Amino acid sequence: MLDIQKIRADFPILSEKVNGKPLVYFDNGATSQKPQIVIDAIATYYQEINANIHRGVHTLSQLATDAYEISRVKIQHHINAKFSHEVLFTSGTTHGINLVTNGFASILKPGDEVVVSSLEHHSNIVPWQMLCEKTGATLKVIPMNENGELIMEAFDALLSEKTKVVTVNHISNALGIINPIKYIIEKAHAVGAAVLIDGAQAVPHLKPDVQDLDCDFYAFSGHKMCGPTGTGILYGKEEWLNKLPPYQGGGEMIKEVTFEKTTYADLPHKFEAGTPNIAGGIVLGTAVDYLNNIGFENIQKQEEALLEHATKRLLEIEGLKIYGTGKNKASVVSFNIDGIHPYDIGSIIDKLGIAVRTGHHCAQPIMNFFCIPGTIRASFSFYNTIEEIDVMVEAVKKAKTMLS
Ligand code: C6P
Repeated sequence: MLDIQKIRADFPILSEKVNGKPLVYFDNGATSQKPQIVIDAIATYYQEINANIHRGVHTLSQLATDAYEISRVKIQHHINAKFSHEVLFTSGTTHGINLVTNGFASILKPGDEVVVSSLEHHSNIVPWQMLCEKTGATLKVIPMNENGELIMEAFDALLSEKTKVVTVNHISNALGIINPIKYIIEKAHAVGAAVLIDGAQAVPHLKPDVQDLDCDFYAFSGHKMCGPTGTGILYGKEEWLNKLPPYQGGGEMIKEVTFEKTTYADLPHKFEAGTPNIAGGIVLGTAVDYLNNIGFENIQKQEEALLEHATKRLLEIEGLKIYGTGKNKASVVSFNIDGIHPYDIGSIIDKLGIAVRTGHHCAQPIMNFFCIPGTIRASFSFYNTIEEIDVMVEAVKKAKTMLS
């Protein structure tokens, strides 16, 4: 088992007080906290090797370039991509998804179909809607059941030769449900569709193997996995990245520019126009190392224990309902209490030092399905403790009494 107190000591913010109370940070789904090693690595980059990359012959530029490319290879191995040029640095999941939808604008035709799921974050709905508006393609939605699970029979029925893209999240941010993506990818490929997986909520909890999954694209954010904000990765299969046009034009993504014609750089640079978040990209590698040193098996064991305890303790509260009761779940509990607005609970427990997210979690279709304005979402990380969950449960009970 992990020595949680030792791990907590890696995260300076976890010993802060908020509103005079010890911080209980249960908003890991929004962004994770950062270990000292990640915070230090940002300063070290700027203190020791700050320079623009891929441009200069001078020593600092080469050091920075090497560090950036070493990080890319580290992430390639982490997700088991076949080539490092299939790993594109982005500013986050949203950027990665938009890069792909922009590319598909020159591929889709009227009558084509894009399949999304009813469990998606707005980042994996709106760009596809915009794409469909632009191309005349039609958006189809995989429905969900009362447990928050996607209905696979309905998915099967949606697929046809018209389906050109299927996209789902690996783990739902609002409910924590883990989707059967291997099945979805296999079925989508059987009709010739490309598959994008939104891995934003998966990468803090597990190590995706993109070759085993056989997905065509896998997008995620660095800031949810102990890395800096403004960092992310889009994995794309080489053949797809070669097929898609560049997303942004500018420096670094070209081979040759004349006023008559521009030719584009090879992968991955074709999709990395302009000066990137160099420090961020390098330090994302540091975060990946940190998580691998802890070990994803250990992370999962701790998070399973947290989920089980939180579910059991919260259900002791009369009138409390948990949304997302499917079997395969990550360490997220989304709940409401009868007759009380989630925002009111969230505000009261914040005064007690507890950070949870309240609202629609950028997943309004899920809230519409359950006919609710939003939920209270407690999302746990490996550095959280059973004791912290008990503190939250007592705080929720107190808030309930105050608001009833
Ligand atoms: N969800 C949450 O509190 P960005 O903002 O680009 O890093 O990630 C967007 C995104 C995409 N897909 C999923 C499944 C997500 O959960 C998120 C971010 C945060 O749930 C902030 S809204």
